[in-house]
Amino acid sequence: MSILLSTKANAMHAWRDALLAEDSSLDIRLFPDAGDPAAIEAAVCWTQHDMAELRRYPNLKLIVSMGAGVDHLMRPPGPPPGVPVARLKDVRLTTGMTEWVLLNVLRFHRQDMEYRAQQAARIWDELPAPETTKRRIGMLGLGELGSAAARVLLSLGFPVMGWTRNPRAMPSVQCYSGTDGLAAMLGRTDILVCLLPLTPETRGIINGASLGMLPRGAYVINAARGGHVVAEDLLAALDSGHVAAAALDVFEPEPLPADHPFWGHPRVLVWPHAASITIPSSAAPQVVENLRRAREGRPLINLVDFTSGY
Ligand code: NDP
Ligand code: OXD
Repeated sequence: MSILLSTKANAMHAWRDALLAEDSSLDIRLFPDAGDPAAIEAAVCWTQHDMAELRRYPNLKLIVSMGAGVDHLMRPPGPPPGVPVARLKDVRLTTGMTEWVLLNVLRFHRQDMEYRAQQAARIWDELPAPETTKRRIGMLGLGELGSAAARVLLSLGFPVMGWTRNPRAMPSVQCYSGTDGLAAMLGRTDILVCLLPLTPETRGIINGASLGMLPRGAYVINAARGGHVVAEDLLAALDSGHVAAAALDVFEPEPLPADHPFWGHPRVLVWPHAASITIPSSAAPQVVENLRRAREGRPLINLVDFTSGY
């Protein structure tokens, strides 16, 4: 089976080496040097790869997308019809995200921004001690990433709530779904964490109306996709003090334009879409497992559901 590998230039060789470490017999072709298009049976690629280009390979049996988010696959023209697409569910990607969520929850909870401001002014002053059991975390999405972060936050004593598309139960987490459920959760949320997939239903979900439902002084953390946030509405909520601060890893467009107000906003922490980065050696085993399954005609794992859009 010949495999087309296409990712960012700086990750290409690490991915090839990681896949070969799992199966040295793989014939990996680095895009754009695909060779005979008829020989390509699987494509392992990421967001920069043009889905229209994949229509060149008449014998394609599998596409593996090298990340968790699949919104780029939902845009026209989409993957070639009839070719199954798998995403990654990877422990290192998940722990990376948990670390990033924890970092920002704790920064806000432990008044780090206030203490840094005091440091800049050489002020030695103790602020009131924050109460963990009273800082309510509202998770938008309790999937692979959201549920893992929720478990760690719970273990520290934070009350955790979660909002999902399908009603669900998770031990010790107050679960909500639907429009009413969202409003109910937002009204009780001190720190909002977005780990939703970007779909037509979730685009712009962090907007003036939803931010207005948060208690005054709430915090916003977005590591999902920039399209979840209506930037002008978040800026207005920050400027009015309704939202105390935001940690943002993802933007629309990316890179965040140099003149965007988020860059210089004193209450915004900007990250360059680096909350969690796929580590090829960690993710390669599941990719190779799917390549074997495709070759042997066995059921694939981690398939993207094009009906739900994630
Ligand atoms: P999953 O598909 O595992 O989970 C998605 C969660 O969102 C599920 O709980 C799902 O509900 C919920 N959801 C989906 N649609 C809706 C809706 N309309 N209303 C309410 N809840 C909804 O995704 P992951 O946890 O793996 O990843 C989440 C996102 O994180 C990715 O799509 C990607 O955009 C982003 N990401 C960002 C990274 C970064 O570095 N910044 C790295 C990796 C991912 P249900 O349980 O009912 O299905
Ligand atoms: C992903 C990402 O979706 O890195 O995996 O954003």
